[in-house]
Amino acid sequence: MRSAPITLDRFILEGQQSSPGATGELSLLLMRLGVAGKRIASALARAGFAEGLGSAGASNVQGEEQKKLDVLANEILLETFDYGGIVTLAASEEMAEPFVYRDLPGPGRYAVLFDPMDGSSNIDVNGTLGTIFSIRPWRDGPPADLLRSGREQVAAGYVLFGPAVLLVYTCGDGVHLFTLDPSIGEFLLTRENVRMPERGRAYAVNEGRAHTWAPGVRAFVEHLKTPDKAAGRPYATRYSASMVADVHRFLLEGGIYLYPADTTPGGRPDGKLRVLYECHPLAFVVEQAGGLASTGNARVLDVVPASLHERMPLAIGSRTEVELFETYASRP
Ligand code: FBP
Repeated sequence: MRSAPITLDRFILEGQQSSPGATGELSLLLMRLGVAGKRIASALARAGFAEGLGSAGASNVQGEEQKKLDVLANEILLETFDYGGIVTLAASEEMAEPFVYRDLPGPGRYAVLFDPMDGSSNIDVNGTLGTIFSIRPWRDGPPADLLRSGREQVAAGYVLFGPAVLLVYTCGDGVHLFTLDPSIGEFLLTRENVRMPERGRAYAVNEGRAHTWAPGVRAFVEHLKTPDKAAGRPYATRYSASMVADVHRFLLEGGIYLYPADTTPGGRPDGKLRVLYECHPLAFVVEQAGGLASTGNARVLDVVPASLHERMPLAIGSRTEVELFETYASRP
């Protein structure tokens, strides 16, 4: 580990210098995401006395109630890319259609996709929250050009709003973790090349929905809960209602997060989580750290969505647990 504190900007610029042909545009985008993270953190900290909590009185394209902070975080992110001509398109979980940046000197080389506020049910109760982002090359085509596999991402990560504010990202060259030092307003490198433990001791799933799961999924969760000292079971349950917070825990300690399909009539056969804004970016981070992300029978990064707000069932975490989950999920 290096001696002097390494700021996010320095780490990114040093990374750029070791990438032949780098133009610096991706570096600028990552640095700006750091600024957006700080602005959202500040809005979260003041929301309680600035009437920032509660409903925005509107619904998003998925028909879900939008919170004021969902909308504010979305606006902050849109502003973040609104200059310099690097980004042509921004797509968000909170917007029916992507936002196209006009008046650019030329076609911007990137598209940015984000879930501005993950874990929104935690907003009004001061629970842990996150902002998830994904950066893709842009080919100057229609918005449908975003409908590609997760392997096309050039960078992805999240900002975690907890007791500390963290920024975790990958550009396909390892996963790096920064902690915001509020005394200087800078993200400082606190873990470089994070490796996810091969196996864990905990799982995260909303068991209140167990009646909607396929038998194989129920059997897998029962297996984790069945005592077997030698095999390190039972696992502890660790569900915070914020996927970013749960996946971050497992990135550091090992374990598995699940959001299965709802197999009941009228239920959500594809689960809840959005392919482009949530699953692809977290899968890129976790697989870069040595973990796995699966739908139960396919790798999340290989999934090509058919629509901008497509959802998918998700199992993400340590290799041992996700591979075991796939054996259970494939049972008839
Ligand atoms: P949002 O992006 O709308 O917050 O949805 C994602 C999420 O909040 C995850 O962070 C979390 O794990 C899950 O949904 C909680 O869903 P449920 O309330 O069904 O358990």
